[in-house]
Amino acid sequence: PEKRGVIDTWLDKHHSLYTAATRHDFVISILDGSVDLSSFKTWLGQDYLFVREFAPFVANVLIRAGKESGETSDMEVVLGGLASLNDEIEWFKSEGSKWGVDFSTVVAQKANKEYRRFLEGLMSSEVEYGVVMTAFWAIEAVYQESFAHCLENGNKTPGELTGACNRWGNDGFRQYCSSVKNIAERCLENASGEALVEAEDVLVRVLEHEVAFWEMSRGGQ
Ligand code: HMH
Repeated sequence: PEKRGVIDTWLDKHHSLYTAATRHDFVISILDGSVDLSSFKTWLGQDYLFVREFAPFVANVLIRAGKESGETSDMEVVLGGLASLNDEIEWFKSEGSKWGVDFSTVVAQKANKEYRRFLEGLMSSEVEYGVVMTAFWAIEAVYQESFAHCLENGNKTPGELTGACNRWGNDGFRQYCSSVKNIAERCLENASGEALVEAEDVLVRVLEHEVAFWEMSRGGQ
């Protein structure tokens, strides 16, 4: 069994928020097949815009992994994530045409803008590497947990949505998230008390942003 670190302690402490982020009604509706396709299209358009902002954030993490980590493998893990974002953007484009969502007309909603502003704040050099890594892990892990759940036994996920679930729910993505978590845990083992407070706060805020992000799908815009 994996060693329990400080992140697991925080996840226990903020268990209900973590569950809200990883078992949102929208995700459950994909799992049980009751998903409203206009909600899916809203999520698709908003997430496409999000990923376009997330890529520069990951690039910033990559630069920091190269300069600040002291472990050569950190950079390779993050580079793998950046490479999969390249595929992801292509995937979004093909899903957009499949569902008739024209991304050029999609406008970022409030929750999306707020999440993107939060990412910008994390790109400041004043935020410690371990804090950034904690946020990065949480962002990826929420999608991994959520979509892996949709692939579990007994799911009624509509066939045309399994592509989305596989994208984040696959085993490779799970292992990648686990590597990012190990990096964050390693950094936090040596972090100051102040950095630990900040990392926990950042984790909570990611979870809150993720819940608000899923909530946008209700609008069915
Ligand atoms: C809102 N969170 C959101 N979108 C994504 N594509 C990811 C996380 C990726 O993990």
